[in-house]
Amino acid sequence: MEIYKFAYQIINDAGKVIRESIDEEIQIETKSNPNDLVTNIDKETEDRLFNNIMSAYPNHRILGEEGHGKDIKDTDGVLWIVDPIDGTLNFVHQQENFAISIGIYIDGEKYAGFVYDVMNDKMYHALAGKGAWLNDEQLKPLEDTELKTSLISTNPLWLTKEKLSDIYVPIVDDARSTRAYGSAALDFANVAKGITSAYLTMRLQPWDFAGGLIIAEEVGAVVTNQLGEKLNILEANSILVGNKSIHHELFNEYFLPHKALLEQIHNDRFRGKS
Ligand code: 2AM
Ligand code: CA
Ligand code: CA
Ligand code: CA
Repeated sequence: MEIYKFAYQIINDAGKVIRESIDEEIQIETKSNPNDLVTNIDKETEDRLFNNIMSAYPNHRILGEEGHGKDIKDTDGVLWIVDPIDGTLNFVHQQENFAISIGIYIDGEKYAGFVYDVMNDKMYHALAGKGAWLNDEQLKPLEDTELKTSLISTNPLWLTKEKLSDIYVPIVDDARSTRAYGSAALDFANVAKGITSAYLTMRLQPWDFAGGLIIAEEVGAVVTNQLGEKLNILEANSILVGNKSIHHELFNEYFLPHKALLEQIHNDRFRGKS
């Protein structure tokens, strides 16, 4: 409980610093491609969280998107998986709709998840086995829904890919409607809150899903990759998260028939390459 309260506090404080500097000029750099951006705020926030954690718990380990813990290869001890700003494009273009995401694992077991919607001051948090909350309000167990009467979320990019479109177009067609929020962590939080019924995407890194996974599972969401396998918190993977019933429907009726293609994509692009 001590670690949980500490995490809550430092994430809240880091969010406050971001809000206070939101009108200042930001420095933007590109990473793997012209649309893959990082700002000084991403880096400063990760450094701030890293320093806070290290001064309180020097024996904990931190894996962060912006450089900390790149050599981590196992889940021994207390591991913090940190995305300082999830939804950097939203941060840059909108100055809202981004989150700080942290998942804490102890010897590989889920301990606590945090997704902080910074500009709306909404902290989604969960303590494994004890429940999930939005600020101080407990989130309810998810109700089952079917695709045809559900809102789902995904990244529209997948509909433009030649082979993947065979999987994604029918899903978008059959859903009541599809949303694209641009923050994977908030996508998990939205499923946990029940305002979307499922979230599916082709490739996330551990820091994108480590926090949201714990929050979503705490309210009964099923979280797997698109081959129906459990996620490994140290590896990139595809994602299928939803209430129990829609997860079953999406997996069996939309993903399983494309198992060979999905196996090939996972083998070529994800496995052992995170
Ligand atoms: P980020 O903002 O922390 O980079 C956008 O569709 C969502 O996917 C965001 O949560 C984004 O996280 C995540 N994402 C994961 N890998 C990405 C990549 N290579 N390029 C852009 N967004 C990525
Ligand atoms: Ca990024
Ligand atoms: Ca991210
Ligand atoms: Ca990020």
